[in-house]
Amino acid sequence: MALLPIVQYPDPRLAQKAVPVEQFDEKLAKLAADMAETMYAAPGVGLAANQVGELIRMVVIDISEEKNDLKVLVNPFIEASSGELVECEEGCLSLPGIYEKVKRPSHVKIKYQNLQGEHCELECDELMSVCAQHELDHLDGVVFIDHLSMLKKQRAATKLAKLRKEKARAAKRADAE
Ligand code: K1U
Ligand code: ZN
Repeated sequence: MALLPIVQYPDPRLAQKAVPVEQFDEKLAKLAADMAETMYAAPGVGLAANQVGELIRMVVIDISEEKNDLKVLVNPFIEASSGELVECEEGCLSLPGIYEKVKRPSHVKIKYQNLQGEHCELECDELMSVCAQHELDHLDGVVFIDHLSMLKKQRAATKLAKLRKEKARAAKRADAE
């Protein structure tokens, strides 16, 4: 297995629509395993293939505390969603340090294929619902700050640039010591 570099906002690959998976082979299984390792190491609870530069419709999710409930969703789509909306704070490994509240349907039913190409479904609520919707958005080239007002989105982008500058300065200082 291998740790993969995570694509950082505003890389154009995060704004592109990913293409459906057609080949359920060893290469796909290896990418899923590498994505899972990358997600656990980050640490995160989800990761979409375009966040590691692969523009295909696959996401990995594990919201369990023990990190032993990995879900690999290939060609996922939302079959049904609740009318009820909830507002939850979200983060993203492609925008580290940015956390914002986003309103989404509280429950979703997702249909997808597993790594063998078998058709499956998943009823999601709470964190699983938020995370699954966030990851499926990635596959359509949408990041969570796209759900904010233009003003809030600009503020988030400015904060991200500031955090990156601070991180680069700290790394430079550490190098000099
Ligand atoms: O898509 C991503 O970048 C992963 C993202 C998923 C997500 C988290 C929370 C709400 C919506 C979507 C993350 O995992 S960000 C990191 C994070 O929130 C987290 C990290 C460790 C433990 C628990 C949460
Ligand atoms: Zn994300």
